[in-house]
Amino acid sequence: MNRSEQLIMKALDQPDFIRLDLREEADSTNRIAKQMGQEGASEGYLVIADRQTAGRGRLGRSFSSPKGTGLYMSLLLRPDMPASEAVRITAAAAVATAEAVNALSGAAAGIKWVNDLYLNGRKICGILTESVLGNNGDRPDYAVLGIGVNVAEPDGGFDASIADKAGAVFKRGQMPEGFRERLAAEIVNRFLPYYRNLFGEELLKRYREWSILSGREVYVYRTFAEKEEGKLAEVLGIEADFGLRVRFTDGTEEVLSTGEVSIRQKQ
Ligand code: BT5
Repeated sequence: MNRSEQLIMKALDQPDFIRLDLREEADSTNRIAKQMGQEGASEGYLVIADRQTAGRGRLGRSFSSPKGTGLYMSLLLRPDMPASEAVRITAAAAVATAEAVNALSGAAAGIKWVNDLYLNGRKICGILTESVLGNNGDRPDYAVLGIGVNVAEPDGGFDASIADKAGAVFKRGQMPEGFRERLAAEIVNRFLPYYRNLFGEELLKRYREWSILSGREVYVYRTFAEKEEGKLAEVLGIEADFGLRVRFTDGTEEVLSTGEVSIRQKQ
């Protein structure tokens, strides 16, 4: 075991649950975890890479994953619930990651519905849950939870394409030694209790507490619409199924569900 592995394993509350696979480089840790799921690996397989060459976001978007400054991790899960409820895994990860980042760094990151963490108006984390259906009807065979955190600003700055929106927990060169290892363990430690009670009150309550959008004005974009024209709305809150309740300027209310829309905050 190398030093990073030792640090992570030592900091885990339930080391027996986790099978750690630490890599210097991965195309996408989600892709690797999915392959492991396909091959029958059990829940708790955790792959972490120092950099990704093809980090993935939602809907075919990419997640920039430079070397040495980010935490890129994927956890294989075998949840016993309909695939349509997978948003709960994303929600649990968002709460766990916000709590872990803030507890370890003293920052005040919050959740931007549904799968992003923001700090000082910039995106510092993205979460991608992918569920794969097998022969169990609408119950997934397995799911992969991927979390990417910009722990420090990369040396050359963020890619030009995301420079106006991406941020990090620490300024350039200010990441404490061993921070990413502690953060990985802390995220897992905080995620597992929520994961084991995905339909519980606690997760919803925490998700609402950490949400930064409530009361704010946003533009709503229909993800699959041809023409991207944002519609202005006020965010009223988070529903029990993690939908986002908004009120448009004409007074109509709607509960938006993930996958169908994206939200941009009004500046
Ligand atoms: C996400 O998608 O934000 C989910 C990202 C999940 C990444 C993790 S890393 C470990 C695991 N392995 C993977 O291959 N993926 C997961 P989405 O909400 O679709 O946002 C993608 C958008 O965020 C991009 O189109 C960019 O605008 C922006 N973006 C890309 N890289 C970023 C970064 N490092 N920091 C902030 N914003 C970024």
